[in-house]
Amino acid sequence: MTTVHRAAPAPHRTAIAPHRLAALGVALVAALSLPQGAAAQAPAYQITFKNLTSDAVATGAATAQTGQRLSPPVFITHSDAYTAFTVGQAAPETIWRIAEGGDRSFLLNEVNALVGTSVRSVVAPLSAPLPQQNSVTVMVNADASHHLLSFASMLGWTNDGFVGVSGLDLSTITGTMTINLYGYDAGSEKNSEANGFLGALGLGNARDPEGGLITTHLGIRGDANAPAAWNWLPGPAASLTISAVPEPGSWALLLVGGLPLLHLLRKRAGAGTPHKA
Ligand SMILES: [Ca+2]
Repeated sequence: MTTVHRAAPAPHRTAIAPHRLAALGVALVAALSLPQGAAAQAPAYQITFKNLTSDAVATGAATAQTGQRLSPPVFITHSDAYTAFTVGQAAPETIWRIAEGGDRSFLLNEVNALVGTSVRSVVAPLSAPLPQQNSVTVMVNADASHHLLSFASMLGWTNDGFVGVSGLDLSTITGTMTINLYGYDAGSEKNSEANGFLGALGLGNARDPEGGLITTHLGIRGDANAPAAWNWLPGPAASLTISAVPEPGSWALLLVGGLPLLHLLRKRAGAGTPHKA
């Protein structure tokens, strides 16, 4: 009854010294990590963009009336031949159109025309603003020369506030990384927080040029028509959680790397068990 013998618990199978199990565990983790570390550039990345704003608990207001809605974003993977924006410089029209009115069409027109040269992926999810505490997940492609990520989305209830990254190097991400975004002021419109200039107040979205540079946003002051409950600082306004997606070949390598150790574990677990002829 060979099958009975194989199914029956063998007490001495558990007789592996704890320190040996720990050592094998470390070795196995090292082997499983190796393919990712060796693959400097993943072919794809999963990105979750989350709206972290709304402090409804502290203000007592409804969630929909606190924090910020975030305009439909644009994600771009590109080479170093493309720059979406530079902090400390004037915002290009592609960016201030987003920062002032959530209009991503200018940026989309620009980067879609560059696909195949300096741009690899353009992903533009959502057709309505991302509500407070909600998230959206996208997948972008990258390669050895197109390993930079740029992205932008308007802080919807500001004059010209936006969240974004410009030229983030994806090739340095081997597992999962979360980046907190505190917001930029595009420097293109004065922060009047007033009726007529904030579309969110329902009285128009006129321009009041500022002629400034992209800087860190100082948040909603709350001394005009925009309520202080729309402020998000001192916390981040949003986050990006980025995960490298290994290419299929990496999974094969991972299995090849892990199998000898699994075999060793089983062999040691079976040490002392009588062999059957
Ligand atoms: Ca401004």
